[in-house]
Amino acid sequence: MKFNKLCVIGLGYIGLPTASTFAMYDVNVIGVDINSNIIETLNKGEIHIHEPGLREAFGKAVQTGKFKAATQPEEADAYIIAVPTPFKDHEAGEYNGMKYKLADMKAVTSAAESIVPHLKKGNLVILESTSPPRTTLDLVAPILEKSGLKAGSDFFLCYSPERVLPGQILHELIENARVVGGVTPESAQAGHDLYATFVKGEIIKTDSTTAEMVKLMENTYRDVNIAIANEFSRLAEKFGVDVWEAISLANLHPRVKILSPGPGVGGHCISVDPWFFVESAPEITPLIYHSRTVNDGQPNFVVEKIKQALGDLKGKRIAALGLAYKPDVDDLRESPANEVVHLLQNQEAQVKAWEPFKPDAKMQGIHMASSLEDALKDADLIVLLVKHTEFANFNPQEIAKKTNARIVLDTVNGWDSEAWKKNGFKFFRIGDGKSES
Ligand code: SAJ
Repeated sequence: MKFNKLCVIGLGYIGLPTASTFAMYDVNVIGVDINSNIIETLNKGEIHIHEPGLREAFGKAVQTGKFKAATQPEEADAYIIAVPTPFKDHEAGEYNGMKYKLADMKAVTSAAESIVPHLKKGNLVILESTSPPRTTLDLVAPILEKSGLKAGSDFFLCYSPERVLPGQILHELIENARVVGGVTPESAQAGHDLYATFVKGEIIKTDSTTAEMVKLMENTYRDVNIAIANEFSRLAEKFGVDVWEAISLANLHPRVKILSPGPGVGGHCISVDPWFFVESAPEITPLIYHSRTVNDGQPNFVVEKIKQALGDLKGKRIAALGLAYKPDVDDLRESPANEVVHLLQNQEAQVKAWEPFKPDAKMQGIHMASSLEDALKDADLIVLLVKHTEFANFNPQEIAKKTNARIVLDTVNGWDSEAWKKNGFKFFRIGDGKSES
C-alpha cells in the first residue's frame, strides 16, 4: 500500500522527528499542532525543541518542499497521532489505600476528533502516544467511527509505540525494530507499509492491544529494575556494604544485570508509563505500584543522607549539581534532581542549582546559580545529582579551590571517593555504607 500524503498530529519530541523523517523520504507531510507559536516557528524554518540532528533533518524536510505545518489536519491518506498523554492534575485513583495517578487522554481524544471530518475509505490512522491498554479499541475507534466508517474494514487503525531514546531519536526512529498493532490484520499490514517508508529495523505486526502493552511493559520493566537497585542501595547502607561494588560483583553472573541506583527516576516515560497499568488494573499490579513508590521515594532518601552529613538543614548552603532528568541531556521535565532541591528548600536549606545544559533555565521556586563557580563558592555541601560527563570529569583538587565546602554527596556514583578524600573532602555516596568518612 502506498501513502502519498500524511498528517502528523502533535509536533513534540516524537511527532516532529517522525514528520521530518517521512518528508525526507518523499512523503508529503502536514505537521499539525494546536500551539500556533510552534506552527509559526516551524513555517519560518526553525525548530522549538533540542534533539541532536533534528535541525538538519528538519532543514532537509523543508528544503524538499514536502513539509508544511498547520494548526488543523486536512485530507490525507494516513494520520499519525503523537500527542502527549500526561497525568491528570487534580484527580487521582485509589485502591485499598494505594493512591495512583490517572492518564489524561484529552489530547488523544481531540486529535482523533479533529481527523473525523477528513476521514475517507481506505485511510490509515495510527496512534503513537503512550496509552493505557485498549485505548485504540475503546477510545480512538469509537471517535473515528463517528465519521460513519467502520474501523478495520472501511479504514485501517493501528497502535504503534515509539521506542526511541531521547538524544538518539533520529537514529533510533530508522534503525529500531517497530511493532505495529492493527485492529485487524489488514490494518497492521497498512501500518507496516507506512513505516516501511524509512524503518530499517524489523517491522513486526500484531494486534493493537498487544502493541500498547509492549510499550508499557518495556518502560515498566525498566522502572521495576531501577526500583530494586534503589532498594539494594538502602540495604547496602544498613549493612555497611558499598552497593556499587556489590552490583558490579553480582553482575558478573551471566544472567544478572542489575541497573544503577540514583536520586530517583525521571523523564516523561519511565516514571509515567507504569501508572497506566496501575490505573487499568490496580487490584493486580502491586509490584508495579510499589516500584513506583520506591523510585518516587528516592529523593527523600537523598535528603536524609544530606541531613546525616550536615545535621539540621536550616540555613545550610548547598550546591546542587545537575537538574536534568538524566546525564548529558537538557530535558529538566519530571526530574528527581528538582524534587531533591525542593525537599531541601522545604527544610530551609539555601540551595543554588547549576545545570550546564540549561544555564538560563528558570525553574519555579529554585534558585539557579549563574555559573558553576557561583553555585560552589559559599556552599557547605556539594551534591552531585546528575552524572553529566562534565561533572564526572571534575578534578577535586581544582574544585577545592573554588569552594568553601568540604563535604560532598555523590548520588550517581560519578566520583572517585579516594580522590576527593585526598583533597580534604568528607565523602558520602548513595548506597555506600563502606567508605563513608
Ligand atoms: N535511571 C536510573 N538507573 C538506571 C537507568 C536509568 O536511575 O540504571 C534513571 C535515569 O537517570 C532517568 C530515568 O531512569 O532519570 C529514565 O532514564 P532512561 O535512560 O532509562 O530512559 P528514558 O526515559 O530516557 O527513555 C526510555 C527508554 N525506554 C527503555 O529504555 C525501556 C526509551 O527507549 C523509550 O523510547 C522512552 O523511555 C519513551 O519514550 O518511552
